[in-house]
Amino acid sequence: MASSSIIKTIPLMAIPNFNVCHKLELLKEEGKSGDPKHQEGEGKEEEVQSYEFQEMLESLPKERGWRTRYLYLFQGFWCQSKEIQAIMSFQKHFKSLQNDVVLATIPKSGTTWLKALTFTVLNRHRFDPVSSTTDHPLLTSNPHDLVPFFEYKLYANGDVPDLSGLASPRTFATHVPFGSLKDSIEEPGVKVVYFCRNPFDTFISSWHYINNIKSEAVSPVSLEEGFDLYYRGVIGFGPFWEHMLGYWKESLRTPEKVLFLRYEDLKQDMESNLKKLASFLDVPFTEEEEQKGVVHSISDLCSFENLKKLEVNKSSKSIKNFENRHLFRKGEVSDWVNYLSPPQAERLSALVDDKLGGYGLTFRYN
Ligand code: PAP
Repeated sequence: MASSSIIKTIPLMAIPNFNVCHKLELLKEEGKSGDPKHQEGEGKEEEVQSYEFQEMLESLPKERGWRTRYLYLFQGFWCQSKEIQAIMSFQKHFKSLQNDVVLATIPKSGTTWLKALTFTVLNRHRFDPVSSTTDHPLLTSNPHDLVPFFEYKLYANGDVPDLSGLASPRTFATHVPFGSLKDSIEEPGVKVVYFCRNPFDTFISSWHYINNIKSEAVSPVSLEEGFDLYYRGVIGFGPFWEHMLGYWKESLRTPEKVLFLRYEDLKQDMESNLKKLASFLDVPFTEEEEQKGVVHSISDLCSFENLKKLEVNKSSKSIKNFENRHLFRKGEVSDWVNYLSPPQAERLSALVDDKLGGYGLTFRYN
C-alpha cells in the first residue's frame, strides 16, 4: 500500500486536468470577422465556426441526426459537425508516445465500463483496489473524467491540449473508426483496446441514451425511425459494421497492437478477460495479486451496480451537457428483446450475418 504522502501527490497525475494550448485555426476567433455563420440546429451546443469549415461541412453528404439536426459523412463515417471539428484538430496535432493506450468503441458499447477497468488495472499500484475502499478515484470521479476522449474532451471545439504532464502510460479514448485513427497511433508500442457489444443491445442503448440527452430543438427519434437509420448505418461513428470490422481486422493482423474484447464475454467471464486485458497492457497480475483477490476487487469496483450507485454518477456531468446518470441504464445482455419486433430482429440478424459473418466476427445476443 502506498504511503500517505504518495497518495497526496499521485491524484494530480492520475486524474488529468488539461490546459489548452491554442485552438485549431479552423475555429474563428470571436469578433474577428463581421458575420460568422452559426451551425444549424445544435441547440445549446451551437458554436461559431469559420467559413472554411462551414464550406467543407456543406460539401459533405448529410442525413437526419439523432441528437443534432444533421449527421455528416466525414472520412467514411457519420458524425456531428462538432465532432468533425474535434477530430480534425486531433488528427492534426496529436503525437502518440510509446506506451500510450487508446480505448476505442462505437458509442454505447460499454466505453464507461472499459475506462473504469483499464484505469483501475493500470493504476492498481497507486490506488489499491482491494484496500482503498474510500479513496479510490473511481469512487469520486466518473470514468470519463479519468480517461478522456480525444473528441469530446481533449480536442473538443478544435482545442489543442497540453498533454506534456501526463503520467505514462497515457490513457485516452475515442469513438473514431480505425481508418481515421491509425495515422495518429503509428508510434511502436501504442496499444489499442477495442470493446465491442452486440449490435442489437448497442442500438437499444443508443436509442434510449440519445432520446434522454438530445436537445429540445431536435424532435425525438422513434424506435422505428432509429432502427431504419441504424440499419442503414446512419448513427454516430457508423455504419456499426464498418466500425467493428476495422478494429476486428486490425486485431487479427496486429494482435500485439489491438486487443478486441466483447461486452458479453466480460459479463460472462470477467476474470479471464481482465487477465487478458492486464497482460495485453504489459501489467499482468502476479500470483500474489490473484491470491490477494485483486482481480475480483477490480471487477467489483467497476461493476455496473457499484458505479451506478455512486453520488458522482447520479448527479454530476463529466462531459458538457451529458448527465452521468444516463450512462448507467440497465447494463444487461439481451435487453433488445424487450424492444425489437420479431421482423426487426430478423432483419438486423440478417444484416449482421451479411456484413460481418464472412469475417468470423460473431456475437452472442440471446
Ligand atoms: P458512451 O459511448 O456514451 O460512453 P457506453 O459506456 O459505451 O456509453 O455505454 C453505456 C452502456 O453501458 C449502457 O448500456 P444500457 O443502455 O444497455 O444499460 C450502460 O448501462 C452500460 N454500462 C455502463 N457501465 C457499465 C458497467 N460497469 N458494466 C456493464 N455495463 C455498463
